Amino acid sequence: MITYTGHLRGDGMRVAVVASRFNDLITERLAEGAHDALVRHGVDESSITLVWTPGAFELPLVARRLAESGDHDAVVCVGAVIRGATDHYTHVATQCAAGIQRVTLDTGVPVVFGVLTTDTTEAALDRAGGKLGNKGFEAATTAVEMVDLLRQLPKSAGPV
Ligand code: INI
Repeated sequence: MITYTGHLRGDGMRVAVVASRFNDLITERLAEGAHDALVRHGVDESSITLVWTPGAFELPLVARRLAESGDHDAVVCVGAVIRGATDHYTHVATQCAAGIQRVTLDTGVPVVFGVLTTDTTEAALDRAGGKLGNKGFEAATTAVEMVDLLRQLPKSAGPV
């Protein structure tokens, strides 16, 4: 049996973090968590790029631009979509998740979903450096593992 597993070795990796400003009390903490994880896993400070978007809905487009640039081995998206009085939340959260998945599959670059979707601000704060950890840190850790994993796997032969 041949087994592959990604390791948390980020030396030599170039990673972009895309953060949405909407609910910035939370997203600033997620972005900090992502940065912290990248540095802890060996990514050089000068190889980290941080880009801010207005909201989570805009994350996929910016992630695509960064993924297609060839300048980044992975893109980490962080945001906070918090349920309000209307169903706006559902549209933003659903399209953000679907868009990020599409970008990663279309480009082959790991684009990680570090977007909180919660009912309350409190639940988001719990996951942005509070009692339930930091989703930004987790997302950046996933990015490092995925880059390392993809580097080990045989290259795709592509369409015939
Ligand atoms: N954007 C968020 O990142 N989080 C939210 O909770 C949110 N809500 O609830 O409205 C939100 N809306 C803005 C959206 O992401 C776009 O920026 C906007 O619709 C313009 O395209």
